[in-house]
Amino acid sequence: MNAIPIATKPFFGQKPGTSGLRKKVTVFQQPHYLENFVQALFDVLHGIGGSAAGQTLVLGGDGRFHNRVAVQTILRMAAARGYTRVLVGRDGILSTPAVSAVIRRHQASGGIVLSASHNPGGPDGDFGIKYNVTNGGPAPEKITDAVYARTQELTSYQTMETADVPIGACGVFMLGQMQVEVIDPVADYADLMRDLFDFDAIRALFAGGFRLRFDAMCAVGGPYAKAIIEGELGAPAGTVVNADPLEDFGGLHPDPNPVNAEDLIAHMMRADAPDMGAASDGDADRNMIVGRGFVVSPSDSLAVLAAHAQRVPGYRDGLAGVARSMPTSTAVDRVAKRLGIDCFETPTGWKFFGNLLDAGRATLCGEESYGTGSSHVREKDGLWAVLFWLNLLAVTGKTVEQLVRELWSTDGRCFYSRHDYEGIPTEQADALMAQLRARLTDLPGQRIAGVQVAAADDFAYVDPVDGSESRKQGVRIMLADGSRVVFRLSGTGTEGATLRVYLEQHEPDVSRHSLPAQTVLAPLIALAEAVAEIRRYTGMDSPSVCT
Ligand code: VG1
Ligand code: CO
Repeated sequence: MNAIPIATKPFFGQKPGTSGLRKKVTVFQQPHYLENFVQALFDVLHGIGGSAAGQTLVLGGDGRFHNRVAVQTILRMAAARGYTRVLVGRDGILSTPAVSAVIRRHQASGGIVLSASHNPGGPDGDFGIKYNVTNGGPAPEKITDAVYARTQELTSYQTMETADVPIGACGVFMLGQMQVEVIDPVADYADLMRDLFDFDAIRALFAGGFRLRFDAMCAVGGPYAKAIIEGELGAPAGTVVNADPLEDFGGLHPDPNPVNAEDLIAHMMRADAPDMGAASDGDADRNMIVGRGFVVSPSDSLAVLAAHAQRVPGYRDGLAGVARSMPTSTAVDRVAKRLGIDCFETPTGWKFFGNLLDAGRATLCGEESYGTGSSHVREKDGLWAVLFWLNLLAVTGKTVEQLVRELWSTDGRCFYSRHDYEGIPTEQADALMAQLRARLTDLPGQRIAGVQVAAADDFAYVDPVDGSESRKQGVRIMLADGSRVVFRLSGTGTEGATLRVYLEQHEPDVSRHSLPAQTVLAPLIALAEAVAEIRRYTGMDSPSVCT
């Protein structure tokens, strides 16, 4: 069996965003579209026309529509490229954190994740592809930029003419010279979780009647949560709901926030609510934690985990440091200060944490977008965060709400909210950002909508490990007391542009900690409108999603 060249032409816009290349399924279904991107990726990794002999690739996805077709296409191209071995999840299934774990455990050279994460799926939904490098983490910008450049000049790609590999059961198959090993998607990941957490303590918690509701949102987190939480930790059957991954996520929007996981929130607000609620996203790297009648903000969740990390076996020796994305609240900064450890502020997207984790300078990382993770893999990890919380509840005997309120009374509460304006015409969104950037120098010192602006900038990051620079990562308007409003455009959407407005205000006074966030943040919301003219540019009176 020999590699055969297929003539092709470049497609417009195969540029990876915050987390891989995401487009409508119909775009990916065009002949050669996926193939071109994979060829460009392989050309960057192995040199134009170079061989991948001796290397192992990990392959899997979140099971969304087009996942199965894409797996077979990539297997053929990997064989044509000379890969020695591919580890593929059974049925083409691997969560994003599981891909990261499998790459690391099997010393693979990298992995391909087929997912558009929290974006809706199905024939009319989104599809995506992302490459993770040998540390298990998302490819850095120098790779994704080079892949994009290569997509713009392709004239052909290499594949093979073979039958589909049967991936419905574990086993080893040959595709030409390449070995395809179909693996249990959960096993390696579950081993890792067992090493990190006190499973006996969590088992005892459930045996004592503790009730959890884990909503997998019909996405890939289901099989992992069922195997570990119900299977190993003894939670009653039915603890994990929406547990079967469906190609269209059952029509759900698998983004675990109070708006899209409204059913979970409704259960957690009832008088007979379980002790804890949790949800994960399409590819199971995000998580939302909910207490009884009490929603935990992702920024607070990160801070709580950091504050109590030493109570958990995997972090018993303490944290080297913590890291958060720039828009994430400063709650974890305050914890780091108390613990006497470094806190790093990075641009949005998990790829920026990789170097800090590899260099042993950060142990826990998090983003305001319901993403938390640690040095155990190089991705954010939804189920890991849930197990971390369960472990803390088991060993402290406290409730979710108690742990968060304790954080607030120690460090003050960081009131926080994100307002998203989705589906804006791209030119309008670009114009809004451009006018904000043009005003950066004259904003400081001005009083706008009754609020005094202290400083303003466009966030730029110099990686402390390799010195690489990332500019224009979000406009920040800062007040003297540390409150801030941040504006940036999403890099994961597939329709028009999404403006994200992040609002944060610190409140030391415990008597004000139960006020509604939107009320406390009202002056900042008014400032955002006055500075950015959101209504005028977006044509929208209010955000489409507010978390
Ligand atoms: C969003 C989030 C970001 C996250 C990214 C990928 O990016 O804001 O924090 O890392 O999604 O998450 P953006 O550019 O749309 O703001 V996932 O779980 O969708 O891969
Ligand atoms: Co995700």
